[in-house]
Amino acid sequence: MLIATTHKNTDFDALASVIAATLLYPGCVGVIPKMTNRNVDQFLSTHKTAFNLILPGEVNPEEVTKLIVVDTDQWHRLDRMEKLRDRDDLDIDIWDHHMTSKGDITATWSCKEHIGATVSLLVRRMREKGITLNALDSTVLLIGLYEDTGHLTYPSTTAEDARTAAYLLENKADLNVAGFFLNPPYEETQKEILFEMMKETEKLTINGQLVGFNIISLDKKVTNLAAIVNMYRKIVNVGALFVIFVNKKRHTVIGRSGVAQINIGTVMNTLGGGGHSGAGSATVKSSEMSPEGIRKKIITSLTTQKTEIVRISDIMSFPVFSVAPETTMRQAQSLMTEKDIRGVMVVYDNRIQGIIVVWDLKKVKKKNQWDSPVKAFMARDITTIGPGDSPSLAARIMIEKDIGHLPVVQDEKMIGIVTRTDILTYYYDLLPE
Ligand SMILES: [Mn+2]
Repeated sequence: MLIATTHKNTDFDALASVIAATLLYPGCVGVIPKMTNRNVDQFLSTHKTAFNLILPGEVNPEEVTKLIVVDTDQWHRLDRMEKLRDRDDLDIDIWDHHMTSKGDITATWSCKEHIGATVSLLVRRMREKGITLNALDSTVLLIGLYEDTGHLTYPSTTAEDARTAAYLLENKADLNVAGFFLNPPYEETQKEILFEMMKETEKLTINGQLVGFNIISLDKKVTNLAAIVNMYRKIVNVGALFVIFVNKKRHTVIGRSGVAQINIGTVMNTLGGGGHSGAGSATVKSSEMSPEGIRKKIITSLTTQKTEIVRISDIMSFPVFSVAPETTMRQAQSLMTEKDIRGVMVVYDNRIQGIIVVWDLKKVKKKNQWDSPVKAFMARDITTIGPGDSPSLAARIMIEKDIGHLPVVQDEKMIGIVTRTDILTYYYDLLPE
């Protein structure tokens, strides 16, 4: 028997990936954990019979010859698969995009990649094998893809995810159905939690990023807490938000990040949970850690997270072309043409006196002015920036002062220059990360 399964609290990417596995592997049966997210639950209640799916209780472990694990690589996240754990004759394939977790499932074969949704990896293989999808298949796969990529907007989304969406739409994925399961209306209990969170949120600046914390006691079941946390992060306008839901038996932590500098999955790993860069969760036994202990552990993890903080010194250009104040305008012009640069600094005794940019050359009206010294034409009011400052500060100064060149000054000496081009290159190279 060949089975495909996924993590508890099954989300749509996990469900879609299991269904994709049943289509990809001949004879494969999908095993859906008992605990599934609300929208997955709703979908299954009406669509279950259309797919080859069973519950963990219906599996006879002895009959299983091959296990396909999707959207996780950890045993403890699977539902009732303990009996398979110790089998050394079992063939195991893993399909996953949670690159931050250290999975303890030893695979015979695996496909683990940075991609927005696990289902994109399976669709890639289905296309290679020429497997055709009907409208229903395409729709459920698209819901999984959209949910895990925030409708292709999360920074973890790749070009391949978008191409996968295009392919599924070509194969008649129904956006009306998708919209229904992707945007379930908020329920009364969900609103109560939201209002509870809004009463007080602790905001801390960690590594230059604003991080929000909420500790909320929760004694009843509320469906899809993750969606509320996600919405609330945008309302309080923080880079990342961690909500600790406190309960007598166990605390649940849900994290959401909207910035590349904070990886939720890494933080959740330190709490025994998992996730990816934008989203994750962890469950901690109340006897093992207090809510305050969890909060401290998150802060420690965030403080030590190796964020790649890019500074001006990393993106500035050097050496900087400079001329003396007595240099003629003609010489300055030919230097700019020769080096293909848009500005030169005017320096005397290593100190910045001013700057001459291409624009200043246009001020030359009479022919003999080309023999005038640059100091007669240069801009003297120079705004500088330090090598340790951030690219975003440089961008802000350039916009506010409408200048395109910022000399980088350290100990009163000019060590480089940043231009609009440097800033743009930096931002656009960085965006796909
Ligand atoms: Mn996923």
